[in-house]
Amino acid sequence: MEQTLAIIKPDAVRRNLTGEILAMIQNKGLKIVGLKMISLTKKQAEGFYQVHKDKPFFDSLTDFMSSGPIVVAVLEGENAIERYRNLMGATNPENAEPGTIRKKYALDIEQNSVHGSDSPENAKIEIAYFFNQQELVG
Ligand code: 3AN
Repeated sequence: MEQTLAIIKPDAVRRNLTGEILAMIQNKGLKIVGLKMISLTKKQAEGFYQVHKDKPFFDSLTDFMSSGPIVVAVLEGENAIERYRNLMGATNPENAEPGTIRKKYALDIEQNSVHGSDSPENAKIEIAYFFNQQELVG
């Protein structure tokens, strides 16, 4: 069993896509064990995306991520990290496979509707960034 952090980003929450994206996740057999809607401050967005702090898109990305509510979820299942990344599709929606969330909903490479952890180490860090143990169900 593995856990991963999923985020439905402001572009998708704004377009009322939360339910449809959660349905795509659940239809893949991934179990939602934690879920909430929150708004990030610019500082919190910068903290979450620290690994990208030297990238040219860092300021714009953290502006975007703090521009409106997001939905954060913890997904659980066998191989959940890879299965959810496959469901998300490529970072750039132009390269995303048909049937993926980003192919269907992403607006561009920055406003690409969803985030998913990319490794077990990062999943642990990212889940702990948003959830305490009491907020995760068994
Ligand atoms: P992924 O979310 O597919 O793992 P990362 O970790 O490379 O992609 O990038 C994190 C986030 O930064 C992306 N989800 C996207 O919102 C944004 N991003 C990545 N590359 C670019 C870029 N070239 N220009 C603008 N934003 C980008």
